[in-house]
Amino acid sequence: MQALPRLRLSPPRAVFGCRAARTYQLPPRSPPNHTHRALATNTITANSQPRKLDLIALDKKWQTKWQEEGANRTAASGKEQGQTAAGEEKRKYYILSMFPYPSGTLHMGHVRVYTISDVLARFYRMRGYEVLHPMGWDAFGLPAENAAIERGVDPAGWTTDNIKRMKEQLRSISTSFDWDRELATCTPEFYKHTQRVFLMLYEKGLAYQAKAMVNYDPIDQTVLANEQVDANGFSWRSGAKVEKKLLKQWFFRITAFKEQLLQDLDSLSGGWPQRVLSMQRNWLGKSYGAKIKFPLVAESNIDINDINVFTTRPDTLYGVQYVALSLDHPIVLETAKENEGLRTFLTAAALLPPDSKVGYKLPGFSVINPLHGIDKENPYLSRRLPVYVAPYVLSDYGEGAVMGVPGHDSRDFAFFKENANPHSIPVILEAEQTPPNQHAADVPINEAKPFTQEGYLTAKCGKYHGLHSREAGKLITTDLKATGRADFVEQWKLRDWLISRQRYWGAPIPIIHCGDCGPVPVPADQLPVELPELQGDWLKGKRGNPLESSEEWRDTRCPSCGGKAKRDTDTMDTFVDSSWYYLRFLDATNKQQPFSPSLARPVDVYIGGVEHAILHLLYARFIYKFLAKSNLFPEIVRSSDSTAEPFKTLLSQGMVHGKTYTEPSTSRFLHPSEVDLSSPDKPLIKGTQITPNVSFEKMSKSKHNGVDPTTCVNKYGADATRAHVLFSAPVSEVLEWDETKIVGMERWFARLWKLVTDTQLSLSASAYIIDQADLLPSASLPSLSDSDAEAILSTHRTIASVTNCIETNPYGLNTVISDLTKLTNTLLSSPPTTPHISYLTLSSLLRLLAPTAPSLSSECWEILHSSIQKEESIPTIFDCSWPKSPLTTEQADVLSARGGQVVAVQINGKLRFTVTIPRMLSPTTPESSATEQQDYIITRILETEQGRLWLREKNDWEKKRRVIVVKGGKLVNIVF
Ligand code: ANZ
Ligand code: ZN
Repeated sequence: MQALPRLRLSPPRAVFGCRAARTYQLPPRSPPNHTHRALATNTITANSQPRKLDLIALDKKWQTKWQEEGANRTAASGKEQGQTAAGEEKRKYYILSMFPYPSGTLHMGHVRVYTISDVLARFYRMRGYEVLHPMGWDAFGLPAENAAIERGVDPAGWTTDNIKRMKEQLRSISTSFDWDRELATCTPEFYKHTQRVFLMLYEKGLAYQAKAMVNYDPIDQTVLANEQVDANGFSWRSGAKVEKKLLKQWFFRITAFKEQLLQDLDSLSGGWPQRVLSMQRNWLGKSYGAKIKFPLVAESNIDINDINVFTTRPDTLYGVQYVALSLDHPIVLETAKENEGLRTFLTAAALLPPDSKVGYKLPGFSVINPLHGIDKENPYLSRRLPVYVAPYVLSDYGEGAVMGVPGHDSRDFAFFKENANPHSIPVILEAEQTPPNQHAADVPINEAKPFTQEGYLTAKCGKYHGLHSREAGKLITTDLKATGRADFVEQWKLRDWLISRQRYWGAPIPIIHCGDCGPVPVPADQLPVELPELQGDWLKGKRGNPLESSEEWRDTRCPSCGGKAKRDTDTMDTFVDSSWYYLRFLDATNKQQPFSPSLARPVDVYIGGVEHAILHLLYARFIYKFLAKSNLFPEIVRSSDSTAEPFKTLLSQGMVHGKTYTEPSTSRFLHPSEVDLSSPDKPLIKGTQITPNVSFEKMSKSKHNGVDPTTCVNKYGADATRAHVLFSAPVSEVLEWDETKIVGMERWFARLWKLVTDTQLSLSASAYIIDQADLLPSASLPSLSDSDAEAILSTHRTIASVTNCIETNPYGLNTVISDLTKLTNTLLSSPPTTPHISYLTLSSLLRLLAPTAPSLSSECWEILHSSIQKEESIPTIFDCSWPKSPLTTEQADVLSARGGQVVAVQINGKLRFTVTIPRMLSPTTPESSATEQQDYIITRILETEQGRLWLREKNDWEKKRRVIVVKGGKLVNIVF
């Protein structure tokens, strides 16, 4: 039990003292029995004239300060950072936002993600953590190379210039990154270690070369990953029609980690969005089923006796009506040698999207249903089934062959409808539709629809009739297994990761090819294998791979036998760089190793766009799992069985959409300059005076709806931009960027400014000092004025709500802004009457605001304290700790219960009555506060005489109605 329930004002040590860098000479402490006193020795300066708020000027002032501070911090030893005032080790917290590609210009999506991570970083620092919040550049990749070719400049120089520009833009939005750990993946200092990671994989047999049918982009002259080819077979970058080529490529054996990659997703379920987890699961794509052998009947001489298929639905085997093969199935390749028609079909089909339903019926081939061997009398099983070649059958999945069941599979159904036109044979029905022994009639395929669920087998299915799909599937597979015609198998969609690119701007693959020794790893002391300097003619538009054409670079000696040898001329996919960069930040200047084992650790919060939900995260998880078992991690991690995951929490933020104007009749996208926006609510097309259609869409040049963050920051300041970004949508949802609404943030800041300048005046006038911890014994609680009580209660609740939101539900960061505006309004509408309550509430509000609006809160803090501590320099707001709840739960209850709350009730827009209801007890929990408060107020109103009369008798309360509680419960609007 707490001995002395009291209102605790944060004493200077608590408020100021968290970074023990400086020790403050505290003003003399007051005797404990005094509540507060004037400090006679302190000179009081009453600011005569409040200043005008200029957000842009504040940015300039504070950003310059932070930049100098950052430089000083880098110069000083890092020691003080890792320790608390008491010299204890601080808890470490690693906050990372996905590093950008250095395109040269920041876009609104960047502003969103870096604002979120910056708010978290500043918050955790104020909470006393040693925060790591680094930034770097995903600097390899095609765009730099292409842009360089177009402009005839070196990709390295182009990239460095872009980095410089973007870094400046990041500063302009007041981000607080640890620039001393900055890295760029295109520098030899970084890619030396990417090459090291490659060789570690190679040593373990996890990097290998194999011939592969690859997607070849004839314009960019490179191999593309499947994901870089769109659904219609075009390159994601160049837009070229992608060709198939068989080439030797480098792969990482990610499939060796598939079970772990799948299983460990369970351990992430608290920290990652379910949506991302299920995207990862689908990508890994584990499915259980059966491999079934269909006896092949061939007229020609072919060395193949069976066609194997993989199916997840062996229960539908009675319904098989054909078998389909992929374009490169051995039977197909063999037949194509003799069959010109097939060859023509294959050439045409290779260019079709995988969901195309064209097919080619292989003449002279048929198969027999393997069940015929078990169920000889069944007429459905005695028929020979046709064999097709079809692009919808994937060559690298299962057996590259499908048993076609038009009655129960939509793809098979569509295919059969297009390529044959008989009946579909249902063999599974929902239970209630299947009276015992009844045959389900075959249905003409034009009238039929596939039944794709599981159900019960019909009377066509011999001894399996009446069984449930799952049971039947197991039994059928077991029976066929006994005759050597089936087996239980599992399949994965995941394929090994093709990492080689025939391009210049990437990390060279550190392998030397020797005629005698084969591929030989480049010895560790010869890393990095640096990229060759680009020759002039290549810059002037020569295509192809400069690593190949640069003989001087390519020709070398074999590290093993010393004979003539050639360097591998491929570079690595940029996803390799990003699969491990987050570990490099932990030890960014280590020359010997990628990072030291003593520093290896996962990221606590990782923030980035949902477009990276699959590949980047999967590759990073794979590499982390691999490295965690290597000697780059400490023994304790290596030998542990627990899951090794790189990102404990994942915040995946939604896109930013821009306001888009279109001409209603033609749907032409209008440039904003074509629209008269003088009254923002009523835009008109200039000239015609027609109202344009307004929508929010993905920002793009063609839609003229892009927003340049720099222009926005220059106009409204970083703080208003940041607050608006946070406020406009919950983190995971699409943010509809509407610049006209930013004025809401400006108005709020203006109110806050007034509050601070007013309070500062009255504080200095009363010569209030802040060094007293025991200002208000619990006995004083009842003597608090109403406005003091309300101010302190609101502050108490806001601290709880904001803290809880950032710590446990950062997806709801938008509510932080609404909580803070509410508190600002409360303090303005009923200002506290006691100076120390003024101080307590306002200094808390400013600290709560600091992560979001760093310049404004820093300035307000300085103003607030300018007359208090004369002889000491004022510590900045970020040197101070996060506010603690000023009340105990009991105290909060006492204050909440005090007096009543007057509520005005409006019905259908008319003020009908006012009632006094008891204040709500015990602070509400932050997530439910709004609805809880609303329910509480409505229940209390219904208990009153007036409430009953107006809501139950004169109106029908049970009817559909809308209730809006405004002004924190002072006004309730009910619309029937
Ligand atoms: C017959 C069947 C009947 C099927 C039915 C499904 C439903 P998942 O779950 O994604 O693993 N399939 C097998 N190999 C294929 C290939 N190489 N290319 C395209 N499709 C292939 O999918 C497994 C199902 O995908 C298999 O089960 C097979 O169709 C098809 F009512 O077999 B099924
Ligand atoms: Zn050799």
